[in-house]
Amino acid sequence: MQIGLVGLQFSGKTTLFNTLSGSGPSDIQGQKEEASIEVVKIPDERLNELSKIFHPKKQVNATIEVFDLPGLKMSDDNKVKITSSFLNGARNNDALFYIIRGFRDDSVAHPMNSIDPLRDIEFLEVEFLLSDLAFLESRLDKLKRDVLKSKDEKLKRELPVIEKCLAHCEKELPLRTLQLDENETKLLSGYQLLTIKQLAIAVNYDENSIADVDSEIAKLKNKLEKADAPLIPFFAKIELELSQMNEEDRLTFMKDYGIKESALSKILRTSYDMLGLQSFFTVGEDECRAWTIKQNYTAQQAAGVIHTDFFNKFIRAEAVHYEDFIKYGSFNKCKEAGSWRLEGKEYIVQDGDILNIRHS
Ligand SMILES: Nc1nc2c(ncn2[C@@H]2O[C@H](COP(=O)(O)OP(=O)(O)OP(=O)(O)O)[C@@H](O)[C@H]2O)c(=O)[nH]1
Ligand SMILES: [Mg+2]
Repeated sequence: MQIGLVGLQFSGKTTLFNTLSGSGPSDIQGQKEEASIEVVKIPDERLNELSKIFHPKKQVNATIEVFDLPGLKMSDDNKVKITSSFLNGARNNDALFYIIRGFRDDSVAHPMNSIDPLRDIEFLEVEFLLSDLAFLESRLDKLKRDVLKSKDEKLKRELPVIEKCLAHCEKELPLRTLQLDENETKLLSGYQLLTIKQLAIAVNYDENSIADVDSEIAKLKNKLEKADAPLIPFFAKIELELSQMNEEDRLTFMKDYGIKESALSKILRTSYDMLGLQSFFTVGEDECRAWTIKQNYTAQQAAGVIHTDFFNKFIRAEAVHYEDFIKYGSFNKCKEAGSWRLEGKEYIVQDGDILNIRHS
């Protein structure tokens, strides 16, 4: 599962990426032309708590892949133009993050020469919508011709789905706001439409705006209702500095700046939710680990994520929810309280379940 960071040039994508990947500031900030990808740990307070109880030899967090794309630049005629390599780079992801510049700094150019988050967001929304429109129009033309010539049932089923999508885009609405059933989604999955992807919008503000951020975000939210995407403020430059500090210094600095919660963990949790993912835990003296699964996975499918043998030889899953475990303090106490369960292979795993797989 991969999320892509997309935006205009110098909006703070690579700064955010370096913070997420823990690689620190790069030597050639703002100069990097090529895209890069990194496996990033998902912070999880619950896993930290479990490690405090079990003192395992190692803690393994769930991960997600983050793709950092070079931003759109001003071209020779002083305009920012969408490029096919940008669109293709964006298509490659399961979900998208718009990284939008909100910070003011005269030493960093803006490709459109002024700071205007709403304009930048709408620019990306419109360009992605136009790209989907162009694809849907040409696909519909081709389908209409092919359906006459061929007896292929799949083409016949596709036609109304493409028509439905096209009608939605023509109303200037992104496809992520269109209700599609499982079959329709499947028919469209090969096309990598851009506005069908889940989206979150992260706006990068400077330290002088911290006090105004909530009202700025509220204003943007009002104007962006039809985008149907969560809006998250963050502070790329400060957060990169914070990520280099030890825990104690970091907490002091966050207090000084008036930052309540690191936006980075929020960005990662949002990505996780957008992708329809959740975590279950395995615990022990060797390892406490968060595993990533889809939200409707059964106990047997979850077991298969740990090991294919566990899928094939699945007998039962011992399950306690994290909240219950913390409440009662041990598996034995959970048993006494009736919160310890023995679940069969069809059991739908819940986010935060602690599982122990019994297998033959
Ligand atoms: N003052 C200030 N500068 C920032 C902030 N975020 C990023 N910058 C600076 O802006 C420049 C561009 O940042 P990058 O993170 O490289 O931007 P980018 O979006 O990856 O740029 P491209 O990859 O070229 O599209 C760098 O010099 C950063 O140090 C911020 O919050 N405040
Ligand atoms: Mg960059």
